[in-house]
Amino acid sequence: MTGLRFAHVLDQEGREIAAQGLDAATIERLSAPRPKLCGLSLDRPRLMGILNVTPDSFSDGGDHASRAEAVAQARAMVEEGAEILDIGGESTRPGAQAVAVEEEMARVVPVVAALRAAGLTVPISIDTRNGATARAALAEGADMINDVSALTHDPGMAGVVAEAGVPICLMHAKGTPQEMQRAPRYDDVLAEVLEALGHRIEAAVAAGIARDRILVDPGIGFGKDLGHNLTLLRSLTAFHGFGLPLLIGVSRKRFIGTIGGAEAPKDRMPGSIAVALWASQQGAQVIRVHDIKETRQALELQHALMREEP
Ligand code: 9MG
Repeated sequence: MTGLRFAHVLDQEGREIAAQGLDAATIERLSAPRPKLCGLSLDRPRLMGILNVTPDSFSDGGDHASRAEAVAQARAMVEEGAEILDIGGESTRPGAQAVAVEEEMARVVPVVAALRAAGLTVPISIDTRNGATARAALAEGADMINDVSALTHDPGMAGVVAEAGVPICLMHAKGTPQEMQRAPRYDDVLAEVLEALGHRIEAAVAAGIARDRILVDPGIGFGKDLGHNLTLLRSLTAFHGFGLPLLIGVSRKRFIGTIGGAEAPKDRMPGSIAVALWASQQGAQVIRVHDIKETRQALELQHALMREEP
C-alpha cells in the first residue's frame, strides 16, 4: 500500500510509473500534507473566486460606486463558497494590452482596502506581475500573490514577496499575454513546462522566498494551444512531484469553448465545471473559477461519491 490515491503517477519527464514501484522519498513528496494556505488546510480542493476590477467589470459611475459594487460582488462570492478571492486589475487574456502599474494599483488597492474596511476576512490573492502593486495591496490586507509571469516580469516582485513572507503562485506562461497565443510551439510540452517551473521555483527560493510558501500552476491557455492544454491537464499528477500545492485555472477559457461548442465565455460554465472536477480528481489543491456556486455543488457531489463511508 502506498497511501496514494493514484495507481499510476507521471514522473518529471512525463513517464507513467506504477505507484507501487515508487521509493519512500517520492511517496512522501507526493503525499505529504501541503502546508496551510492563508489558514486554509489543503486536504480538499479550495475554490479561488475571480474578481476582476478592470474598467469593463463594474459601472464607471465613479470610484466609490465601483468600489461598492466590488465589495457587494465579493460578499456574494464568499456566500456562494469562494474560499479565496483573486483580485486582478490587468487583464491577462490572450491579446490583452498591458496596463501601467499606476493604473493597475489605482484599480486594485482601493478595492482591497474597501473589502477589509467592510469586514470581509476572506483570504485575498492579488493577480499581478508587478511588485509595486503587490506591496501596496499587501499593506492594505491582501494575503498572497498570484503572478502569471512567475517572477519574470518585474525584478522587484521576488523581494516584495520574500520580505512579506506571503504565499505566491508561480504560473507557467510562454510569452506575454499580448503575444502568447501566436502559434505557441513545444517539442514536449509537459517536460518543458515542468522544467521551466522547476527553474522558477529555484529562482524564487534563491531570492529568499520560502519553498513552503510556493504554489505551482501549469498556466492552462498561457502560450498553449488546444493539444498542449489537454496534454497538461491529462498529466497533472506530474506537477505533484514538486511537493507543492497545485493551482489550476481553466474557467471559461477558449479551449473549453472550442471543444464544447461555446463561443461566448459566459456559455462555458458546464465545460469549466467538468474540467474543475477532473483537476480535483488529479489532486489539485486550488481551483480558480468564475462560477463559484455551481462548481462548489459539483465538487461536493464528487467528494460525497469518492468517500468510502456512506
Ligand atoms: C490570472 N489568471 C488567469 N488564468 C490563470 C490561471 O490559469 N492560473 C493563475 N494562477 N492565474 C490565472
